[in-house]
Amino acid sequence: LSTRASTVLSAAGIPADSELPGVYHGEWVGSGDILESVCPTTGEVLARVLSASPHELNTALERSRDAYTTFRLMPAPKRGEILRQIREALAAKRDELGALVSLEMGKIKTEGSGEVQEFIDIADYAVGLSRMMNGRMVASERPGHSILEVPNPLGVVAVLSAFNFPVAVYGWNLALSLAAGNATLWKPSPSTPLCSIAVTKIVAGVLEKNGVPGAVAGLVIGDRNVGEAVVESQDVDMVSFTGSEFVGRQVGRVVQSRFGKVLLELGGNNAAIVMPDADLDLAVPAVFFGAVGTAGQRCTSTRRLYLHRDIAPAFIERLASLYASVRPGDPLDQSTLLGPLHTRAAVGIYSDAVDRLRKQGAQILTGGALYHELKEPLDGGNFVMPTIAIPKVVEVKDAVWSQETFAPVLCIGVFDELDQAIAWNNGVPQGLSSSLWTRDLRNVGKWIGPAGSDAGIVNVNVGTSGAEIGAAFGGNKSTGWGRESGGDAWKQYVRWSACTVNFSDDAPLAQGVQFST
Ligand code: UN1
Repeated sequence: LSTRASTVLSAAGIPADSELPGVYHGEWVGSGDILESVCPTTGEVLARVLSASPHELNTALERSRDAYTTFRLMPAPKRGEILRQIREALAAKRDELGALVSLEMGKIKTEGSGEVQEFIDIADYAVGLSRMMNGRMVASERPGHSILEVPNPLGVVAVLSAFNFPVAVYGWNLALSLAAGNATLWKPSPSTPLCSIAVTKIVAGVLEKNGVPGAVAGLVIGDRNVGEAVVESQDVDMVSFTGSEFVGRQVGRVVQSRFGKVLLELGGNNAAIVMPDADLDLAVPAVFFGAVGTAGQRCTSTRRLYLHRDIAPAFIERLASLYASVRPGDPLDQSTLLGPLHTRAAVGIYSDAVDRLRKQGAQILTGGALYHELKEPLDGGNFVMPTIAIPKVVEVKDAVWSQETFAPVLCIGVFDELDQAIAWNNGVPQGLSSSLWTRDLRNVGKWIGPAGSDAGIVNVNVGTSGAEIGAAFGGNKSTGWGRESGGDAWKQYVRWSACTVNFSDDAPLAQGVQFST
């Protein structure tokens, strides 16, 4: 193991063992297939992880259910106190965990730490929430009757998370699920097992210290088989899935067919629209971050840019000069802005997307190739050039516009009227994030209203990516309609009981129905 890797791993509490157990359900076990964690920057194998065997998976599911039956009885504010301790434990390891995210996922270090910060923020939020998950009292039409709507703990929540946010997305789910009194079982991406082990160790330490069963926050690392078994299990009340539209469609079908609850956070194909009155000093760097940040691997990354004809040449010139300044580098180095793609396969997807653009007749303004002659050890990494393309026409049904490519490829189109740009924004299957740049209030009103953007995230003078945790996060249409993190998202993690209580000496029927002899 390189010193670069071993320093990060040991600081994040990952032991230098040859094979790490990948299952936690109160105890650490693992005897299934071996998964390798591969560093996207260098190609080096960081560790080998023993995935969940079918038997271990069953045990984890059983223990999750058992843990739920006791945990649900703990008063919510007490659960909040546990979250507060988790928050403190994460904060103490923020930069070490951030570096691990950077090492294993490939995003730059400030974004790695930012992701841990997102977990800390949602834990804070859920501490407060633990005293505010209020039900309500509804007026009854019958004398001496009251109707209560009561949120009760739901059961076992499985979280299937993706490689691109190997810490934060679990954090959003765990924080709400734990505050709500559920047991959570995490099936992380098989390519970021070390992030999930490090986080689970921290969470488990807090649970154990408080005498709470570890299976309240269980972990099952594994490949597709493990994911399928979790999704199919009747012991899982809700499946929260983040990933591709293709897999999400299957997950949705399976969970629906057994009448479970499902929360989907699938593809994004996010557009930024720039009006002629926009402040380009703000808009250009924001589009640059949205498209090139995280090497284009956020579900909120900016993939489409619609420019008003009047500012298009100036905007493109300024954006291209920012692109020209980008150099690939080790994401652990402070000065790096562009890390690698997460996998070799993603490099192929990037190249296919660029080929498709060329075939369509698109002009490749910058990028469109892999980096050659990178110095050791970066020559083993999955680096690709951030790309700006101007397709021949804006035909949003065409694959170059309508499909999500999880890589730094930005397509530009030029428009004359805002309505046209909004139609393009809405014309794709996905509906996660969107961003309008303008200082004209009338444009804002249109954009956020009934005839505006149909995405779940509708920003103004703020880029498509980098949402805070306070609002509900998620998208519409083929993004899956799920909402995580803030807002009313917590309401999905409980089962609602409508309780009509009769305090009177009579027993009238509703709607005045008479049923007596
Ligand atoms: C994701 O890419 O799956 O809004 C989540 C953002 C981040 C979360 C992205 N806070 O870009």
